[in-house]
Amino acid sequence: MSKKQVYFNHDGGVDDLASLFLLLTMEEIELVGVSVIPADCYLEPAVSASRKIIDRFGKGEDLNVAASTSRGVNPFPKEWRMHAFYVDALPLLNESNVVHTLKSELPAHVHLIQTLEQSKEPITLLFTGPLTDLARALEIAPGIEKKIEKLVWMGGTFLNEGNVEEPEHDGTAEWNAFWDPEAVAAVFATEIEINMVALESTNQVPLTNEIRNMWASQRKHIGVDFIGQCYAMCPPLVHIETNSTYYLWDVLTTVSLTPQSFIHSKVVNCYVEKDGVSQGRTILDEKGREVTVVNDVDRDLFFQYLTALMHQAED
Ligand code: AGV
Ligand code: CA
Repeated sequence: MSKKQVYFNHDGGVDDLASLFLLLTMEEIELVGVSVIPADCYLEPAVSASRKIIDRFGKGEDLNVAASTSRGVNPFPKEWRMHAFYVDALPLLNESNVVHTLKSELPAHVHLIQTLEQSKEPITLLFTGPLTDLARALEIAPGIEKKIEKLVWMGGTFLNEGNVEEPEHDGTAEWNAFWDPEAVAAVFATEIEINMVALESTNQVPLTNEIRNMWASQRKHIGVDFIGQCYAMCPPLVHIETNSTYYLWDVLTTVSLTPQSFIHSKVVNCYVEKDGVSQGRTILDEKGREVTVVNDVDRDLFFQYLTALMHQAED
């Protein structure tokens, strides 16, 4: 069986970095490129943590990590952006004190163009942050579109309530879309096939204490320990639903790369609001572009599958 080739652009959150670990572990996937955009993270620690995760869990894979030069319209809260520093400082990633995986000389969007242009086969794009680097790549090199198998994106929602709680916004958008709404519009304007893992499904996979405790009890497995340590950086606030409740947004998106009986989707047409109080909101509209929205997941089967995957990682 030939492996699915995947290019990964992420924004350095805890679940973005957990997703990188999973991609390196999933047998059906060959990771062909990694880049980091400073949206829900600071750039240097997120690039550094990515390089160390590839060193530790990449089984000698020949990858480098490209840093983005993109800047968003609506910045993420600083407390969330700090998480990459904590992951980068984990003793588990710093045992040897040398990092072999290199940082690319190229900015992320150029790295993406080069990877696509040099590939014989079409590549699946996995984006777990804003779409800015993809929009910039398409602007400079529209020909890459035919090299893209499809885009799997964590972002957007068609629910009335999104997850942005900011002054001057009405709360209807999802954060990755809100950071750069124009980029979403630019990508929507292409013919690229899009799988959108929206809040409809990610809301079904909150990180509960029950899951944290289950992982704690299995920490003799290096992969389970790593993920448990990462998520310990997002403190559990379980008595109230707050702006800091953590869901497995990007991890669900990553797992959805391969067909799963417990993940469900439907085809809709939509557009994105580019400015004003609802900027970043994705809205259903018959005349809009087609996307496949992942809108339902069986929570228990998802966590079972994920935990089994985590067991597969070895030193
Ligand atoms: O909107 C979800 C996206 C995902 O890509 N990110 C987090 C995931 O990496 C932004 C975000 C929304 N709420 C958050 C976020 C929170 N409470 N903490 C950190 N990031
Ligand atoms: Ca993310």
